[in-house]
Amino acid sequence: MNASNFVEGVDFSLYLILAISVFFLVGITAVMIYFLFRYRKKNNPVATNISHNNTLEIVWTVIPAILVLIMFWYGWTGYRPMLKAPEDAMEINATGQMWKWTFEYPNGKVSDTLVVPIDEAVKLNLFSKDVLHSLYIPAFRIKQDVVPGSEKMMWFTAQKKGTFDILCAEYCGQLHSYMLSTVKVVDRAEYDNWLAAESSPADEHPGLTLMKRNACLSCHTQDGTRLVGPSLKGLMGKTETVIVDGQEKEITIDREYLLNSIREPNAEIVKGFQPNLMPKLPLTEEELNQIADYIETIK
Ligand code: HEC
Ligand SMILES: [Cu+2]
Repeated sequence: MNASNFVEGVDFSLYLILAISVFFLVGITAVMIYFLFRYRKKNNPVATNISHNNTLEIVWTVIPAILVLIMFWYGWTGYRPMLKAPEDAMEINATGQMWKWTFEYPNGKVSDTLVVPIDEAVKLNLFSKDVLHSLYIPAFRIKQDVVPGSEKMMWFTAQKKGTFDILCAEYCGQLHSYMLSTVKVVDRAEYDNWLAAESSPADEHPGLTLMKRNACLSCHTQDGTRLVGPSLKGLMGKTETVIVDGQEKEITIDREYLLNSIREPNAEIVKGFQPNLMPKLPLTEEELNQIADYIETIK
């Protein structure tokens, strides 16, 4: 069984185009080598002037034109079904942001990895919180750009149980190649159980849950290590140099600074770090405060 309903159509056109290309590669090379010997100077000392040959020209125009149309036809018939999801497809929101995928299910459950039931049509509504990304599931033969401010979708029916890779296929900055996830295909009962279970441990700080969901931890560590952004360890009360409108300024980190650096990431830039990298995320005041509460606990 193929991993998804699209494997057959996509693979067929790939192999068809590959076969035609190999045929011509070998054929043209063989004819070239043959001509090299057949018409070498010894055999043909005086150059012949050939103006044209109607029959040959028609043959080498019409045959390739037909071949190209055949390739187009199979490419199109493999691609067309991807454009429209079945009416009864189950919908999941997939959001890309630097550098993480997040999946949100109809019941509100949120996860980092995609879990779907086997043999059911699944439609992914695609969103980006910052720049261009591209959701790519090679095993399912589907890939779609995720464009901020634009409505995009992709759909599939998984036909084989197992875990398959999800990649980002659009260069989206420094940690683009780490923007990985997986899709796990399970049977309906297992899917229902998974969906009903809590997405995060009950004793997890709500601020930490929010930070995981908003991919804060792909740029910030909690243990002092520097990533794309400064570590969040021991921030409260720390003195730090920030750059405001090109001027360096010494500050002591307090609650207000924490909240502002999440609300307006580019207002004050920590010295030694790049501006315009941290996204301005749509968080409510309550969520902001939960995050700040949590950051205060990272000692
Ligand atoms: C794409 C990478 C990226 C993401 C995602 C990101 N940040 Fe940042 N963050 C940065 C960078 C780079 C800086 C330093 C430059 C600046 O001050 O804007 C920074 C600065 C900060 C600071 C100030 C730290 C200091 O030492 O003064 C805080 C607090 C912060 N981020 C919190 C968050 C939170 C909370 C989230 C999630 C809601 C988040 N960041 C998501 C890259 C990121
Ligand atoms: Cu990406």
